[in-house]
Amino acid sequence: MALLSILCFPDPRLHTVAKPVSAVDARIRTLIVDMLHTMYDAKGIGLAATQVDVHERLIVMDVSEERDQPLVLINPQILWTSAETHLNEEGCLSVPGIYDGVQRFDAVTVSALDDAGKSRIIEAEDLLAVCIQHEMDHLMGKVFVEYLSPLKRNRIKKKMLKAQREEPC
Ligand code: K1U
Ligand code: ZN
Repeated sequence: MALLSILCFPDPRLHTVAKPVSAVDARIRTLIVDMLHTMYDAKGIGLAATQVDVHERLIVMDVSEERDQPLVLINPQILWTSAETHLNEEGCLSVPGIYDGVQRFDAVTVSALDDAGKSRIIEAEDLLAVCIQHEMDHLMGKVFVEYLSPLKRNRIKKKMLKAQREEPC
């Protein structure tokens, strides 16, 4: 099991649009194990392959209290979104120490392959729905700070670059 390096904002590689996973093979299964290990180690509730510099449509999540319910989505597609949205406080392992509000759909239905390559439909609400939307944004090359005002985003960018000069990310 390997601990992977997580890219930090404003690394331009975070803006890469991920390609579909072509086969759920041994390479992808090893990547899933390593991403889950990295997510649990970093105390995150989700991680997109983009964040570990792999530009394929794969996300891992675990929003359970006990941290014992891993969820793997390969080639996820949003099928349905609720009419209702809410402002949710979000964080990001690629923007450590920054938390801010993002408007998200309250519920989403997503199709994806699981780690066995089987087709699944996931009906998500609350924190899982927010996390899925956050992670799917990563696969499109979007980081949550891009929803914030240019003023806030620039302040965060400067803060991150200063922190990375003192301690490389
Ligand atoms: O994608 C990531 O960087 C992981 C990110 C996922 C996420 C957190 C909060 C809302 C949406 C998506 C994190 O896990 S950040 C750290 C964290 O554990 C956390 C932060 C705020 C609320 C709950 C968890
Ligand atoms: Zn993130």
